[in-house]
Amino acid sequence: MNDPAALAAPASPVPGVSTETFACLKVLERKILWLSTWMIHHANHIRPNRDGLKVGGHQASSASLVTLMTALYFHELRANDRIAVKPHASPVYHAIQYLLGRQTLDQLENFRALGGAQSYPSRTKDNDEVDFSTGSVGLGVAGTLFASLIQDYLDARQMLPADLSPGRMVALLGDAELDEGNVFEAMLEGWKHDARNLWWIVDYNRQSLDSTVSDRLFGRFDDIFQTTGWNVVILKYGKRLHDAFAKTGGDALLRWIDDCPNSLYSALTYKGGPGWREHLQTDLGRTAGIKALLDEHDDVSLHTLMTDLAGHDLTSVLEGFAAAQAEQPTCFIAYTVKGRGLPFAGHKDNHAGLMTEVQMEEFRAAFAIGEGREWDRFEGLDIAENRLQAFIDAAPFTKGGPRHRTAHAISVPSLAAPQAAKMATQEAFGRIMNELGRGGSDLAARVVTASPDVTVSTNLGAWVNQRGIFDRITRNDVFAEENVLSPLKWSMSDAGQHFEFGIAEHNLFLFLGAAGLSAPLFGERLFPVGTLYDPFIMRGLDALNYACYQDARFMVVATPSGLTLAPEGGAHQSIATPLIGMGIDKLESFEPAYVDELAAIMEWGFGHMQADGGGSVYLRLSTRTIDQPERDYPAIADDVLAGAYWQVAPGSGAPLAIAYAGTVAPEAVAAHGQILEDIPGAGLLAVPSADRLHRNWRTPGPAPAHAVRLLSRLAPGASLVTVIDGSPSALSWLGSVAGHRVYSLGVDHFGQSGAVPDLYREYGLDTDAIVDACARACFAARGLAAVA
Ligand SMILES: Cc1ncc(C[n+]2csc(CCOP(=O)(O)OP(=O)(O)O)c2C)c(N)n1
Ligand SMILES: [Mg+2]
Repeated sequence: MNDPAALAAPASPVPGVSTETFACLKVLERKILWLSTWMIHHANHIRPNRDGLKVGGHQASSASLVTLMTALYFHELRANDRIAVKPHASPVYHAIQYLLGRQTLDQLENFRALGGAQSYPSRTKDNDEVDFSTGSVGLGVAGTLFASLIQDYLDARQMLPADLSPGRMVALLGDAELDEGNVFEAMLEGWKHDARNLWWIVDYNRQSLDSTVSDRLFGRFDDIFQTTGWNVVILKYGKRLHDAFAKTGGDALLRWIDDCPNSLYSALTYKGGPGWREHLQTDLGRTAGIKALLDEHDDVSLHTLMTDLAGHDLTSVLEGFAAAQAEQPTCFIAYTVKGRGLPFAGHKDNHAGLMTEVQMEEFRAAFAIGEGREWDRFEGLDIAENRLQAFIDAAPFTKGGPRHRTAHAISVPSLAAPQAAKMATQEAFGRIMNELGRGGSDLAARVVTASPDVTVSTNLGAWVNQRGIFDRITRNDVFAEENVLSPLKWSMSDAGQHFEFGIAEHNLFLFLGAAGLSAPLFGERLFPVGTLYDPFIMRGLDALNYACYQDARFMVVATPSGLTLAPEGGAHQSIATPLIGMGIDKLESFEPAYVDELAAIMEWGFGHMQADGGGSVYLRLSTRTIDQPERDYPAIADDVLAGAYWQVAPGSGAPLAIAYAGTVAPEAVAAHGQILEDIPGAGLLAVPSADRLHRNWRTPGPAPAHAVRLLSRLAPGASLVTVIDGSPSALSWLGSVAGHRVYSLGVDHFGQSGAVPDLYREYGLDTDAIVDACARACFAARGLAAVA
């Protein structure tokens, strides 16, 4: 017998979706459009504005995603899914979390204000458990791909917590984000690694910031995604339009709208019914059926019909989502209207457009929102409060543990420095990793390495031999099978601990970002270590910055660096990277000269990568083999981590010291030896971390800064000669610590091919140049003294 209640309600148009669900989603869609639009309006027009600057926010970009995000968060998403939201749809995200009871009114009222909801979703600054920060377009999108690889990696090891089965990594992206090349670089890597559990939903409103986007792009997207193994689901026209296409003249209407250039479609969307009518009459007036279609629609309903795109048609959206499979990455291209439902819908200049107060009053009336009740969750809705609340409470998205997870600490074994009279820091890094790989520590089991095609040339080969290369699909080492001798084992399996990537440094940093979030995203800690050549940090810089912005935890080992990549020439020599290391927040950068320093820094680094308030670590290393000191390392251990130590302590009140960082140690030591006769008591300061030394100096504290403690041993008018194989400004600030005059040596101009001694002479870093600078310092000091 039929259930009478079921008979009373209109059936849901979507198979598998209940009538109740559909009805509640329709109501929520409306509410979310209101709340997100109001949030921006409130920030710009209601909240007191103290500086006269526009607060901003993106009403049009938000409106474009309302239907898709409603369907996702209140129906499709599960607690184990992780989502990167299009940056400028932040108000939609926060409105949804507010409705779900996971965001406060105070935060919404302070959208874009200090301490309020962030303009772009932020893992660290927002309080409603953002999964992936977004803002720099394209990065969050690609970040989800690497997160899916990490999820597979953990799953292969049965490391996912019991309450966290593999979920989907979902990105909601603007169509113009697909102009960012990093998205396509990531797709190639995803294809090579058989990425799965991945959904990208393109908000295809055919508008970017400046204008409408090229018509020719669409065909290409489809191809590119399919070529790289994606299932492409095109959500183009809504049910209303499909019905119209089925009638007489429908074929012509479909052709017309299919062929309609993006710019014209957008302009007509803005103009509304009369605009559509005029163009359809002109172009299709003589086609059978079109006159009837135009006659049976007034301007409002004609506009509704012509803008009935699937991205705003709940039925099409729900059906599209239901058809996707987890094993294949799926890209939904959802046609939408930028600013849908708002007065500037479709206008090419609407990106930063804000509704006026008058427009907002009309909008409020249309949404039946009473004055003073703008933030009320149930105001203006045609549904009983308890019914909607029950639906919200049942949202599967919220049925799980915390989204931001914690993971227990892992003990770090002591990492011994390799013993050798001469060694380069890069080689030492390889040996330390090899030893770690040979051992059975918990840390070693959780280290995951990656390199963009420079695994071997950055000395990670021995580690890879120990631990293997990761791939979900086992791939044998063909060279080994064919008995072709090679020192490297190159087989792949899901037990491997190294990710071998193609030459795309951006991908390396996106990967380190995702792997470095494995603890908060998936509840299990990994220790990602990535290697690349130091100059190519620049190639992935925004992704490195983004990884730190998200508070991902990783170790990046950049080697070789500076002029020491000598015969490779200027394109392979880095200059500015020490400044990058100093300038990026949540990244501790080190440039050790000696291998005992390196081992201690790495040991400390693995602790810092899991510490509350910790961060990531950047090691700037070199292939240059240098003499290693025999010394009592524990005596300097703390100073090394604090950023600097006296390699040769100055005499009390000494008039000069040489301060150096990294691989120029031999020149600094030799120069120091040469000047001692003329400048007795001169000091030699080693600076393994200008970054930490500088930050500590700038951070007020009860005790004098480490740099102050060190440099106050020199005479008040003393000189400092600083040397680094990189930008001299990384060390020249040392003069301000205690008012010393600085003579800074470093690399100011792009490099060229050559041997290290020749290049050091050419660029003024050799022993003679340092001695010369010391002499100049002394003359100047004497001159000043004479004048005084
Ligand atoms: C790397 C980067 N460059 C530039 C911007 C500035 N910007 C913000 S949104 C946007 C255009 C976005 O268009 P689309 O992705 O299609 O989103 P829509 O607003 O149309 O939904 C630009 C250029 C940015 N956020 N990030
Ligand atoms: Mg767009």
